[in-house]
Amino acid sequence: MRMRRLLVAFFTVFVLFGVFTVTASADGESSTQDYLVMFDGKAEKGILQAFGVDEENVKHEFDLLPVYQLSLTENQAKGLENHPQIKYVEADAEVKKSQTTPYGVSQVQAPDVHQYGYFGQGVRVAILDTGIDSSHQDLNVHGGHSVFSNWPESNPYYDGDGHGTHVAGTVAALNNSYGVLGVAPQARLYAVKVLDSNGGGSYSGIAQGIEWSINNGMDIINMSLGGTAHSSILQAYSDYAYNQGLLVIAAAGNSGNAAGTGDSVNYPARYSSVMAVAAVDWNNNRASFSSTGPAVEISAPGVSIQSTYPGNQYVSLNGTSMASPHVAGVAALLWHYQPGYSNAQIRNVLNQSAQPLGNSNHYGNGLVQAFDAFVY
Ligand SMILES: [Ca+2]
Repeated sequence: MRMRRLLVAFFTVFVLFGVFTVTASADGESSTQDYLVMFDGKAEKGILQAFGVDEENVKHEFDLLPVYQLSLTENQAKGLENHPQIKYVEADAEVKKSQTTPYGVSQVQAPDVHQYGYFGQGVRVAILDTGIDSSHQDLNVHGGHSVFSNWPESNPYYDGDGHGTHVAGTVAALNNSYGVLGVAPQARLYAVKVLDSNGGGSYSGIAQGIEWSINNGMDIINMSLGGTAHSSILQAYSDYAYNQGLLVIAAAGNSGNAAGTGDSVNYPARYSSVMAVAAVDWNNNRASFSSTGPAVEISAPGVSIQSTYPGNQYVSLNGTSMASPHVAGVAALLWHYQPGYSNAQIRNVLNQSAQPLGNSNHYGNGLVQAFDAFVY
């Protein structure tokens, strides 16, 4: 499965950046230091032994690439460096953990308003999804509700799928010294679990989640979910939330084709009370999977989006599910800046200040833009 492979790939990168430290110790007449040594082709321990590198000097043997972490003297390192079967010899260095700004967060101009002190403070965003892993170190979850009664699905902070945790991170991953940065890192996240660990749910569950959001004072509802069938009740609940002053945002759907033809926006995104969000890549080109049609309202990045994942992990995912929370985050930033605005005013400014991208059936009004919305 693609997701599993992504998980493994990211975990590998995390290990590379996370655990190495420089150690220098006096070892008789010559001091040693940790080096990372990569073979050109298959690893051959015999070459290491020829330079006097014993088993006790091997600190770590990597799996995926022919790389060793070795404790070497300077002379050993120089010798290995000149060997034709050795590709790289690098002194290991302590890596300070640092925070990544995912490209999508920059593409929607979030850092351009963060610098003025606007981080979406106090704006309440309900994530109607598979739950949010509230134990993730890069997320601060303020509350939640599950529409399920069976344990552990009844726990809104249990995300057995990972989808909701990823969506939440795009909205509000914390601004700290590690992991990723969200679009509105001080927005208040609420885990409203309407999808189970298989990513499955029902329209009645979504309606319950919308009802909970209205009753509990949410400002924004993000629904990175949808179905192909119309439901009068789901429409009535979406309309009701909008009429109660909530901004309702949903993924347009992943039912598009490469040609960009057809009318394939899913429900509830398709309802006029809901902002339907299409997905673009880092070049603002439409993602081939992104649903199309007249209901598309606005666009945001949804290809290779890096965000939080259960178990203190970070993964990269594709989908209009990843685009929708960019819009929710920008809405939170704008609402913090303009607290007197109604939901209809926020929606209007987001649409009017979006960067036009062309065909409205593909992009709606275009790419959501935080800074341009502030100065609109
Ligand atoms: Ca962070």
